[in-house]
Amino acid sequence: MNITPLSKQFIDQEALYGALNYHPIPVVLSKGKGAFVWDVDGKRYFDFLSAYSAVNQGHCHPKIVQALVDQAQTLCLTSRAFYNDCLGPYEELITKLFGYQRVLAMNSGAEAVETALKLSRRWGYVRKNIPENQAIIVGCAGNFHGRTISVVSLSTDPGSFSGFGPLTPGLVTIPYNNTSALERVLEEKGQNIAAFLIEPIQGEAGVFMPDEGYLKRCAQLCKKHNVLFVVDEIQTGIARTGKMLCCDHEEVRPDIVLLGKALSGGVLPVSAILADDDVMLTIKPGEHGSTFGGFPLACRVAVAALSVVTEEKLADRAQYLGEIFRRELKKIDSPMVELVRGKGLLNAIVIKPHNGKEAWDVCIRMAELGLIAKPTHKHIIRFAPPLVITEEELLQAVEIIKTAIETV
Ligand code: IF1
Repeated sequence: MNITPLSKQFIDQEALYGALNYHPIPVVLSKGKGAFVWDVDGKRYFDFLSAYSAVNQGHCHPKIVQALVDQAQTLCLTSRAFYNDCLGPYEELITKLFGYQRVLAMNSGAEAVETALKLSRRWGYVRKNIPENQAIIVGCAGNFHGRTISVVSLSTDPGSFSGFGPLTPGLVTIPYNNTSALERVLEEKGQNIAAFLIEPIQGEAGVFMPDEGYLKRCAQLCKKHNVLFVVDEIQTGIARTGKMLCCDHEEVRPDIVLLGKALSGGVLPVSAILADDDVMLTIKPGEHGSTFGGFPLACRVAVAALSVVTEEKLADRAQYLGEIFRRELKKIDSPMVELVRGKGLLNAIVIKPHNGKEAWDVCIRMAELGLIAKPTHKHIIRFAPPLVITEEELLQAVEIIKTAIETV
């Protein structure tokens, strides 16, 4: 791939002064609009990552940016030591939209997950009467919930947790998409299990979708054993999979829902924990919080970002365009395309290496042709364009993907 002197300058600068905790595709972006981004040399790309589904509403959505600018000129941060006139309206909107009694406002996705772990443990002690310090939280193998110590303590990927010990105790994993494994752990340890945490589709694992009915069955089993069913919709939520929440596909209502990423349209780190009184009110004043959580700027941006999703019917768009996208991808006749899967506009191709070329090489070739995406787990490419992409643009993008695979 041709790296221009201008982009090389930025790449070298990061290599010299930044922590080296990433291995990016060598494109240097400087502008975004809708489904497109531009690099420092003015070359345009289809964005098929959308910052891991944070930019569902498209880059620099005018309505969201307007809310950001207006509020930035008025009041940015108050801390929660005082009230502000943005938090309440946001709380009312988001709880009514998703049908929960309460919301707890945080910033990053990992913080939302951390908060859910704390809330679940607290609920376990005060409502379920689990003996002190004995609460267990169950997660799934292959999960990705973020990068903090406790969250990576639940990870089964050595790249995420090894060398970061001692890890947080009280966390166990069972195989994903396996209801008998859940049943077994609930039968054995149910008395001390506070929560079962799950991604409705495993994103990082490679857009790995459970069998139909799995989420529903999990919810039933949790209810039977008085265990909180906690669903991480940070990547799958906010219309990405063709419904407001991925759980909506199976009409499952979790006890705790976690949102992040597209909750701000990719403008600010904004995350949310949704739950009802019985769970949420187990945390009392002074027992949890954050300097920025629920800050005026974030609240105004989130209200705008959620309104855009509703007004532009982005869930329906994702559903409709996803069908077209998978149908077209499945037409690609290449030994490298082993499998196409996904829901709404969260999709992936499983790449079979061919003539020494693998998923990374396909991504480099796509970037050359004007479409950016990133491999996950060496042989899988995730495709998640902004949901505002038009049908015509989507079909152009499919042509690029097809050409890239054929000419890599
Ligand atoms: C990175 C992956 C995606 C998430 C779910 C919580 C979080 C994430 C389901 C934490 C974050 C990101 C983080 C990003 C890469 C990315 C990712 F490939 F690593 F797995 F999206 F698929 N729950 N996922 O997907 O949210 O704290 O980051 O706001 O570079 O680590 P966060």
